[in-house]
Amino acid sequence: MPPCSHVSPDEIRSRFANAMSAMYRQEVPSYGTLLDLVKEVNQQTVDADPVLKMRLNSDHTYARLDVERHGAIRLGTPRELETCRKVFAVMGMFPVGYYDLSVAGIPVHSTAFRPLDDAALSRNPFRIFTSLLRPELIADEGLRQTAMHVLQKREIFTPETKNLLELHDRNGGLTSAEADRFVSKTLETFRWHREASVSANTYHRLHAAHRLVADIVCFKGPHVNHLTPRTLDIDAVQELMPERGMQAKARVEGPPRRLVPLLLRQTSFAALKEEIIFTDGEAGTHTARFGEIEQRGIALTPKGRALYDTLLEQVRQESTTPYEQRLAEAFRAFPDDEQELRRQKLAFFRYRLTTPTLPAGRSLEDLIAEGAVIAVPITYEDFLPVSAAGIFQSNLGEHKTAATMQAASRTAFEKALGTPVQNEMVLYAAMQAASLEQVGLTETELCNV
Ligand code: OOG
Ligand code: NI
Repeated sequence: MPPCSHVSPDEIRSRFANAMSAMYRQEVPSYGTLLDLVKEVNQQTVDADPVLKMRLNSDHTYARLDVERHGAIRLGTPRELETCRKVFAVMGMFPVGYYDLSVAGIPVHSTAFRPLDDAALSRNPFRIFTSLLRPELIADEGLRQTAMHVLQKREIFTPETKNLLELHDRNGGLTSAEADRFVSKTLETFRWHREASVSANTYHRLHAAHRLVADIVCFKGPHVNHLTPRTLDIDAVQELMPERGMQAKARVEGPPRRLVPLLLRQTSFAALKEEIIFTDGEAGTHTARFGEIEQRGIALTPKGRALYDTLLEQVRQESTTPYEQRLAEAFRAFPDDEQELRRQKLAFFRYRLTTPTLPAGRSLEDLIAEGAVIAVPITYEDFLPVSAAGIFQSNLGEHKTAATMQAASRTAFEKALGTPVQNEMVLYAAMQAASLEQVGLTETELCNV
């Protein structure tokens, strides 16, 4: 089959993201309310700030904003994770980053499947935060065996998804009709089912060990547990959420509000209590699925990230000063000015030439001062482990397992996945370097600043 009849992975991802959003809107109506609110606030934000609007247009953010979402799923076994990796690869999504959540008492470790390059990200930056259960963190041996047994028996992908994966590998792609079928059949994996796959007794035992364990083990598949739109003003949305009937989480995770937004800020609304039926016919409820919003800011270099982590750690130390105040005070130590962030190499930038040719004999700083080169912040496309733990916990309660949390197990995760995860810092550094090269400069020029 000639490859020209195939649709691009970007196109398949866009169709999948749209389909998942439509499904979640039906399943969780308040997600629809949240989408409307975010759209309104985004519109007001750009209307009030023409400079922001110009910038969002120039780096294609504005166009992608309306469709930009991330979702989250929780898998039970290495086999499920490996198949997910293959399924997401068809959509141009690849595992980036390793997140160890066990430090926060959550028995999973995670990665994010996402598009990698600029073109794919501007087409549709859909990402899925994907967690894998660490059964070794279920303390009770008998219960662990039960969980493993239940998980081994289930098959989360439809036969059509598997056939189409094979077809994709054989032909090197999918036609438009095959892609549509792949999207609709793969969506089934992430659908909510009110029929649990265990008895009431098993559910309650697993739930007592950890609510997350029950959520992962007791259902036919890894239902999408939230889908998150991106806002340009998270504080405004957070404030308006109660008015629209959503119970917002008490605090926004991540850095404080800034002139130059850093990394990622997130908040969520409380999970729904949904009715379920156990295999023995008993009725019950399950609380897992919720809504979340995010505001994305500039990607930090390893140096900037180390400073962020240090400051956040300070803020997390208990004190009588209110959290918001501690956060704002601690982050005074972080420059809040694009020039400074760039000069101190705390953040990543994309460089662009505004003249047809590079004026000779000038330093990068001169070129920027003269306006011949502009430096635009690179957006952070990933997640933050401390924030993720906060999001997990806000929907699980503060419950921690009695099991002593073991050290991170990146090697085991990558073995399950079947490939190493990519290092996000390498990706941002490569974007910055490529932009410099296009301008006709090299990384050395940056270092000479
Ligand atoms: C994932 C929580 C993490 C985020 O945005 O940091 C996350 C989950 O609850 O499964 O989605
Ligand atoms: Ni999330």
